[in-house]
Amino acid sequence: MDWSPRRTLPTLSALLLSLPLSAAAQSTNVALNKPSSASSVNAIGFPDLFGHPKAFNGNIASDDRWASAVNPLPSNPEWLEVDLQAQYRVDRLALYTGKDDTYGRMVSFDIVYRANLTDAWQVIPGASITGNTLPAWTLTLPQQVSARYVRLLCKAGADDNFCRVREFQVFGSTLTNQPPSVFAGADLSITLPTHSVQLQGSATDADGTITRYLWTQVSGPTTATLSGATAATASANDLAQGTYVFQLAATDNGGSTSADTVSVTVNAAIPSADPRAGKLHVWNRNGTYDSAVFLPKDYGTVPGKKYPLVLTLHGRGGSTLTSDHTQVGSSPEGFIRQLLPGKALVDTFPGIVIAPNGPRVGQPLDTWWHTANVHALVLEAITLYGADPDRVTLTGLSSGASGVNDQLAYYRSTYAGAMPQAYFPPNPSPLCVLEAFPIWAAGNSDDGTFSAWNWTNPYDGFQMRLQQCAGYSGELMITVNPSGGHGGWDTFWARSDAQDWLVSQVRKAP
Ligand SMILES: [Ca+2]
Ligand SMILES: [Ca+2]
Repeated sequence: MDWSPRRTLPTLSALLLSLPLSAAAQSTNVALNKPSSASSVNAIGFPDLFGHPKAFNGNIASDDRWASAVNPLPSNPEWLEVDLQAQYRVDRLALYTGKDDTYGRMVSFDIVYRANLTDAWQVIPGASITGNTLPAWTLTLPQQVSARYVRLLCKAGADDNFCRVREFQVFGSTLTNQPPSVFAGADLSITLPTHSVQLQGSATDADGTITRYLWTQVSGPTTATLSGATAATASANDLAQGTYVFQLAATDNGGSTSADTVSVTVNAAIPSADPRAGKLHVWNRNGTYDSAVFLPKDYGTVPGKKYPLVLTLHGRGGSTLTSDHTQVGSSPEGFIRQLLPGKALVDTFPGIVIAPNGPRVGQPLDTWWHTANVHALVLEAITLYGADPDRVTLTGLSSGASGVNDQLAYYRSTYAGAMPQAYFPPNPSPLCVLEAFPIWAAGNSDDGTFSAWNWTNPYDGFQMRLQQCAGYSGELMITVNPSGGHGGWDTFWARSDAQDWLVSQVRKAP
């Protein structure tokens, strides 16, 4: 509390002059001539003589005052209020009560304030007074308050106990309006055909209220249609593929505007998978190696994607298609058997599998695999099915493995790796040309057709022949079981490491 020890007007002036110059310079009587109200107005000369505007007109002379119509009670005070019309940082009060300096001053009063109409009244610290003896009461606030509405609660007067206020001065300075805080929401992403998105923004104002929202488009491939653009939440419609940026601007009751942006990414529609994806189908080549074909599950969904390709050749007497070549056989021979409907590998195998159907034994053109025709099939398949030309591997069983060997002998540069099963290695003389070529051969040692030592040198401790070639770089793997005769290929192809190997080889530069 800041009680002045003296009670005359010059004393008040002296007090004002003693304030720091900066505070005195910034602070003015912001209640002067502002709209006022009161609990009652004395009927004598009503309303002009003792009306409440008299307390805020700048005149502190005797008889220029507000007077209540009734006597207050401490529990039912009379009141006098001013609306400062805006929030101010109030630092000082001056209250001239009484009919004049000697008669009818207020003895007991509170001064309360609030920043907004909806706020609760609060007593200004230091402004809850009893036993007042000063006709000119002043208070420098120990802590400044932000107030728009200031009210005097008159609880008891002196002499005849009416409330009289010649002048009520509220000193304050303009508050610096704080701009709103705006959040346009987290960045968004949608995928066509969805072409609308909710823009969920928000804004707050620490010292006021938001009076206006406005969504606008900053950038984007097309002009979007914005609906509800003057609310915190809007929707952007008619979006096309690309990235849009939208801005939310919010304005507060002090006229200050802030903005934030949000980015909306509109992705291209995901293509639907090829109807043949994840299934077997027949590739009809007019009788020249009509083939069973497997396409991976995501085939067609990724534009431009290139897939590994596995060529699998069945043995002599085997087949992959029905006899009329209109359907894939119920148990096609070769690696493609791992991809029959219902097998788990159908969902995960990442490569294309081509399983040509050779002529049946004893039928016209019955022969072992025709090297040039098989190679032509592979080149055509690469183009037709979008295979990666650097990831084509070969596998086959028995005479199919012979066909694999023939491809290695004549068209090795087309391929990334080979997995012959149950058959000889290529003749020893060209064998060393395969020293750096990835090969995984498999079979059973008691197989009358294929035996382990055909890939090894029985006269040199069964060292792998390829390892004896100058420049061998370790690409050859051989898996030989001790028994099982001429068979075992399905078991081997069911191994996940064998399946992975077939789609993991990458063609080397020649
Ligand atoms: Ca006055
Ligand atoms: Ca503000």
